Amino acid sequence: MLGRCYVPQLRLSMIISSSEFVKSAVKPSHYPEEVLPEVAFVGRSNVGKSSLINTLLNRKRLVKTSSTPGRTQLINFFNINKTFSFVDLPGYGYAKVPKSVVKSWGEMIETYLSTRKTLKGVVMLMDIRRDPGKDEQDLVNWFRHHAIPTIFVLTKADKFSNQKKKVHHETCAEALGLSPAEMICFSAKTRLGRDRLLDEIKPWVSEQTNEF
Ligand SMILES: Nc1nc2c(ncn2[C@@H]2O[C@H](COP(=O)(O)OP(=O)(O)O)[C@@H](O)[C@H]2O)c(=O)[nH]1
Ligand SMILES: [Mg+2]
Repeated sequence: MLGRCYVPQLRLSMIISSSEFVKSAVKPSHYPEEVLPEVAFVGRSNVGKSSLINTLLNRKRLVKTSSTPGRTQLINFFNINKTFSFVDLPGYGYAKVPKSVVKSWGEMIETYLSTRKTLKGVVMLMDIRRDPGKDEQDLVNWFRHHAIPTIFVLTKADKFSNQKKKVHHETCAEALGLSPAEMICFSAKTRLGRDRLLDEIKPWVSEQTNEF
């Protein structure tokens, strides 16, 4: 068509221009106001959650990583690009903590997930080396029951050769009744899966802005 300029539609990855810690909370009265769209990250302690969030944000230590599992007992809120939030939920399933603490962690996570109006979806992390168990199945069922959109990620994929990675990817998916295509293999070390994960998060956080 004459006089009309054709601009190809390029699919751009989400650009992270800023990221900052906002606050920690244990209960709803401590949460930040429900204003920005929010993405929560959940997984067993030591699964690589802090490392994954830092990798997404191109930060080395915004979220503290720990060699002592089970230390993070708070819900941590981060502001990204001044337009959405990432929420680091406390890791569950650390064997050495007392039952009462396990219970309070469970309640803390469940209260957040079931009450937060600005929650757009959850990224659920599982270690690729570990077969998903009852805790994981319960969480998946719970997300389905509450109709919470979920992205599934298999962490520490660099620990395996490609062949082994493929086998474990399929085993993990099957154990949860998912197809392998629904699970992203991720590595904080090699950054495998980073762009795909950001692409999948993007529609959750960009609907109120057209910046991305
Ligand atoms: N090889 C490898 N190690 C990782 C990866 N992600 C995390 N780790 C290690 O796993 C341990 C726990 O990581 P962290 O991010 O603190 O896990 P969190 O407890 O789930 O927040 C640390 O020693 C990390 O260095 C990864 O992608 N590859
Ligand atoms: Mg952590």
